Amino acid sequence: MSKHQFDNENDRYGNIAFEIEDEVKVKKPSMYRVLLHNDDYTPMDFVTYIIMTIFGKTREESEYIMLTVHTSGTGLAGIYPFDIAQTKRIQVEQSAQSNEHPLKCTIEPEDDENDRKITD
Ligand code: TYC
Repeated sequence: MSKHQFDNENDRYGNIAFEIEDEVKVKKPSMYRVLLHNDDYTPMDFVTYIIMTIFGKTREESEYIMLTVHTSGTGLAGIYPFDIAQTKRIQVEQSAQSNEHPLKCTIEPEDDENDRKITD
């Protein structure tokens, strides 16, 4: 008897045969942009340091992002799955708070269809 005839039935020994799905479907996680916001008080060096240490950018990249925020109001620090984006946002704001700087960080969905700003 072929294997197929035993699929999802008991075989002649009473063992249950299963078909094994060899295709596992995985969905890409939705991604979130982490944005830094300009203010008049946070020192430039502090913002650069935050971008290097929390977002893993080089000094040159970090200075470029910091200056973009300084001149245009906001800048992209990175794009991550929700939990990582949220963790980085909290790390930025906790570090800013403990150093008494007003630096703000927000996250927003990467796809504009669902353009809800998340701050908490
Ligand atoms: N505007 C700040 C200053 O002149 C620098 C700054 C840059 C602050 C980026 C916040 O996200 C920021 N000291």
